[in-house]
Amino acid sequence: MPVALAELGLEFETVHIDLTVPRTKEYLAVNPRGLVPALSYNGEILTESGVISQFLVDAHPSHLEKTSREEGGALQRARYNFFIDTYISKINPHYFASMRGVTAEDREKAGAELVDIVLKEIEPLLQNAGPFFGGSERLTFVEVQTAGFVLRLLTFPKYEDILPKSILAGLEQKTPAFWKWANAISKEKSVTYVWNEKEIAEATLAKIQKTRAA
Ligand SMILES: N[C@@H](CCC(=O)N[C@@H](CS)C(=O)NCC(=O)O)C(=O)O
Repeated sequence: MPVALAELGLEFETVHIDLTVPRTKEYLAVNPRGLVPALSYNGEILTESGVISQFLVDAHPSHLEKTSREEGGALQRARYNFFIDTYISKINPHYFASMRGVTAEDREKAGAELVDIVLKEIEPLLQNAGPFFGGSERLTFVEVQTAGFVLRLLTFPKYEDILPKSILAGLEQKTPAFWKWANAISKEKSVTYVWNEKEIAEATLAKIQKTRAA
C-alpha cells in the first residue's frame, strides 16, 4: 500500500498503531481483525493491503496498471495478477517456512527449496523485465504488490538468525533475472521511504523466535 500511495503521488496522513500491545477499542472499530494497514479514503475504511492497493490503482489510473477497458488492459491485468498470485501462493510459503524452521539446518533446507521454487516459478516470468515487470522502466502494479516481500527476502538473510545467508548466494547464482529485478525494486524511493530496516528486522526476529519456541 505505501508503494501505491507514493507512486500515485497521493497525500496521506499516517497513524502509527502499537502492535506490541492489544489493539485499542478505537482501532478495532476501524479494523475488527486488528491488523494493519487500514486506510480511510474519503471516510470509507478499507483493509487488507492487497485490496487497498488495487483500489488505489483503480481509483487513480496511472503508469502502474492499465484499466480493464483500455486496449490491452484486460490481458495486462491478467499477466500482472498471475505473477502476483504466483509470488504469494508459491514463493511466500517457502519464505515463511525458511524463517520458521526451528534449527538452522531446517532453515537452510527450506531456504534451498525457496531458491528452487523462485527458479521454477518466477524466473521464467521475469525474462523480459526491464528492469520491472513486462519490460517496464517504472514500477508497475506487480511491484506495488510484491515489493514488501521482495525487500524482506533480500534483507533478512543479512541477519543470519532470521533467514539463512545462503538464500542470497543461491538467488544471485541460480536466478539472475529475479536477482536483477529484486535489486532494482530495492533501490526505488517509493519502496524504501517507509523501510526502517533495523526496526523491521528486530520486530520480525522477536516474532519469529516466539513461533520457533512454541
Ligand atoms: N493480510 C493482511 C496481513 C496484515 C498483517 O499481518 N499485518 C501485520 C503487520 S505487517 C499486523 O497487523 N500484525 C499485528 C498482529 O498480528 O497482531 C494484509 O495484507 O493487510
